Amino acid sequence: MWRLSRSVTCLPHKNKLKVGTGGAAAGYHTENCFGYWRKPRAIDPVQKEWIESRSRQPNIWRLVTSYQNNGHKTARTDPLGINNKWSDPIELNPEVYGLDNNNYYYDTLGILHCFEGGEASLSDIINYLNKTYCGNTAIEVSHIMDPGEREWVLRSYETHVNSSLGLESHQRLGTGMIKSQVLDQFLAKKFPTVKRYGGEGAEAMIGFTDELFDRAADVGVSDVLVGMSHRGRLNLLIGLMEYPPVAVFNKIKGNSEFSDAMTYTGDVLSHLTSSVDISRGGRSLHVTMLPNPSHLEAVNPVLMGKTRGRMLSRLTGPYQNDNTSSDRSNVLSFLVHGDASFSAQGVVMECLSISEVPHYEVGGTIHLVVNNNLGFTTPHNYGRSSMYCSDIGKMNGVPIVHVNGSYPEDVLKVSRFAVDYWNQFNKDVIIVLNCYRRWGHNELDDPSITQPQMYRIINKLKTIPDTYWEENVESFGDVSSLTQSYYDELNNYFKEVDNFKSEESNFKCQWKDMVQPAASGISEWDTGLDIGLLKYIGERSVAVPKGMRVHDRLQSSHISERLSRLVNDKIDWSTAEALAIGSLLYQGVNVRVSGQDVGRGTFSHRHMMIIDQETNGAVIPLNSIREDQGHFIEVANSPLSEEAVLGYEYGYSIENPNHLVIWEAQYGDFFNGGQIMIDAFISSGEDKWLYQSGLVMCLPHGYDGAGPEHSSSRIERFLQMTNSSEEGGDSDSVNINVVHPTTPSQYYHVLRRQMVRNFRKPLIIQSPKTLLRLPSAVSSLNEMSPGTTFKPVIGDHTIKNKDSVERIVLCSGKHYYALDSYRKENNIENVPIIRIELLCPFPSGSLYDELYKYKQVKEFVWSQEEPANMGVWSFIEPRMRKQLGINLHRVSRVAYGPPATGITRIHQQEAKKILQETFS
Ligand SMILES: Cc1ncc(C[n+]2csc(CCOP(=O)(O)OP(=O)(O)O)c2C)c(N)n1
Ligand SMILES: [Mg+2]
Repeated sequence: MWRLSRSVTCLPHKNKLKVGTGGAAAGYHTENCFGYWRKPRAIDPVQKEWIESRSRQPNIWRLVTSYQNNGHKTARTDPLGINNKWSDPIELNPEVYGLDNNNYYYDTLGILHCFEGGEASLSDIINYLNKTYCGNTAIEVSHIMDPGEREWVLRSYETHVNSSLGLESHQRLGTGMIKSQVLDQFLAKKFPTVKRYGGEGAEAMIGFTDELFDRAADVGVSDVLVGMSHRGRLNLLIGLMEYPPVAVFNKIKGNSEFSDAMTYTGDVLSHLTSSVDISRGGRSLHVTMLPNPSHLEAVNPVLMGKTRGRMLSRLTGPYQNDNTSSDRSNVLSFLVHGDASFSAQGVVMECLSISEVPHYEVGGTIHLVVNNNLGFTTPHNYGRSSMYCSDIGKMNGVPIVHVNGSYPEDVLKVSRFAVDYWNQFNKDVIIVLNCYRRWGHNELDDPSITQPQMYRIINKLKTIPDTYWEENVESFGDVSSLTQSYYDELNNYFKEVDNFKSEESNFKCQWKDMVQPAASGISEWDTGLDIGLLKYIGERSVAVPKGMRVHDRLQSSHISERLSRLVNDKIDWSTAEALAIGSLLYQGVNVRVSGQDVGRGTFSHRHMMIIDQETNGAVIPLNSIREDQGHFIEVANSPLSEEAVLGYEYGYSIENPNHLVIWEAQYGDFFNGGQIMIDAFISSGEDKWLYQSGLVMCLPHGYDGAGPEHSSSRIERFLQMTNSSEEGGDSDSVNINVVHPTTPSQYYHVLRRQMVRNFRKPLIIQSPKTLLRLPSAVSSLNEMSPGTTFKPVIGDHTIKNKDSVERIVLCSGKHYYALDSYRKENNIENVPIIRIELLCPFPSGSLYDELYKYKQVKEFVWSQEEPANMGVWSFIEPRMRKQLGINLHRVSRVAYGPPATGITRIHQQEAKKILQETFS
């Protein structure tokens, strides 16, 4: 049972805490772990009478199911009429089922949902089936495994497709599409050279989204999070998300989307974002459109993570306080895709793969694929191997509906179906909006260069908004007054643009206590804590409920070992981590640790989640530190994905500054599967969109003979990606922090610092493998006590006569321990080894203080275990030279293609040579 505290305030950086009284036992099953979600799977049973009716009339039933499964093959869902694959599928021929009398009547009970109870002739039935399954909409259901769910889907689909919309819906739809068209025309006129990626040809997406917001509010959704790419984005932002047109014009004119006082890079027009409260049917709906980098589909996992983070902020879904987590959440994620990217970008599959996994599920995403059958100039048959752009969705057994975008009312009905399915099953659902692209990939491209036939058809088409309005002109009235008044409205905004001042700011709502860090200086934070409290947390971190059957080896090597370390004051890496995380939970921060096998830890060192050997149930002792605990850790053992999971955790981290999110790679080098997330979000999100993130990436790094792919976390790439200045002056305001801690206490401080500071920065930790168990890599609790802090540089306290020092060795990471033991073995007494623990921001001040204790130095050696073209060398060399006037002499492996050799003998020879050269 969890009782979460919603309102978490920022921690003062000096905390005096009282020790609580004991802890409540955690549950025995994974289901009881914090963040586990028992979602509703309320599926209508297939009624007995239906089954009886079907078995009485097997042939008509076979025809109906064949329509349900195959109708999509011949449906009229392509607005251009050029992409239908089958003209006359054999499966839909009634004669195949022995049905040839059109006037024969059948009982429709349990066979056709909209005829329920009545009788119908074969010809009526076929007409109904053609209209429902082969008309402007079509559905794919044969891949849905659960019969009850399939039944529900078909019934709901048939009901929606055959429903009629009220006049009010017609009017809103017509008005929304006309305004979208006017906006596109206005922009084309005023800014003829701008690539706006307008919604022309896909205006029905306005109707779809509008209806989605409406129905979502109706079923009690409080928040909709939207992720989408370029096509039609401005139309949705202005049309439905109250984005001020004047701000768009301001941006097009080359001005910043942020206030002038801010020094950020900003982003392009087609990536603008919005976060607003809109009102629907008397209810308030908070709608957030996430920024979207140009990397198509990359926003998907970020949106999912942000959605789950929002659930924690709202205490809904998996985080409901009363532990009635069988309810669905009030937060809905909505993704709009292009057809080419949805069917070819790998992250789409990764996201589908994690979408139903405990601790990653977000209660379903509604996907709208805007299918114009083109990706830039590539036609669909060169853009994928599958039949439909949506086929990847079949792997999750979710319904897929295809709809002809030239029939906007049908699009609306499908939108209702999507929300109803989401509301019922809390699973993904995919809607393919078949439309066309009025212009080229952008408005400046000429599409007839590559698609002449397609564009001959498109050029002859009357626009969808005009056609729809004309069809309804009797009830809608003359369109010209609407077009003129909206044009005038836009024009008035246009006239205001020169006086417009952007007021965007980053620190709103839950971020209000955060600040933009100062542009000078690297701050120090007191991250120490009372030793009594630390000991208490340490003990609780391995306390399991009475009667739990812990693995024998774990009892001795983990639980007893930790308890004796607390007594003997020899804190190792995993204990330090437990102390950092446990103390943050204690102080009011929620924590999430995610990655492959993180509960146990890749190197079997963490055991944050302990498994009962009889029941398989999991216990997370840190969630029972104290009886009145209000903040918890979610231990998320992830699927074998890096890109989606890393993007997900970034999304989670940008939701709330009081969620500490830690992602750990199995081995450091595997981060590169998530490189897009690092480039497009983690290292650049704050500069582009003002999004601070306190995401921690732990990347096991170190040369221990493990071969090319298990040795290096490519630290050089992170350093190259920082905006640290070679000339100096780094401050807290750098884009990312990169650290290479060598002691457990340093790890403890740097984790705590993430949450104690009043700003957030992504933190890249080169984390250890061999140090996890190295007897000398331990810390004392004193090093974590009040007044202690993360040290950017660790000096050498073993040197007795500083004036005798002529050579200083500088290094970073676990290499220190190899250097130190070599020095001891060879009785070298006057060569200090200085560890640089903080790499970015570059701590030139701390280094200066340390290095200039030695007055007679003639040589400065940089020693690293990585090859010459990797590691910290290319980062440190110019900084030492330019900022401290020191020319370093490098000792390293020779330059390599792969990060390391796979041949143990060579690895050992290289390691020995580096040590010898460093001291010779
Ligand atoms: C990962 C990635 N590769 C390539 C591009 C360049 N690009 C921008 S839009 C586009 C076509 C996208 O087609 P689709 O997803 O069908 O969307 P549409 O433009 O047709 O709406 C391409 C290839 C990109 N932005 N991202
Ligand atoms: Mg496309």
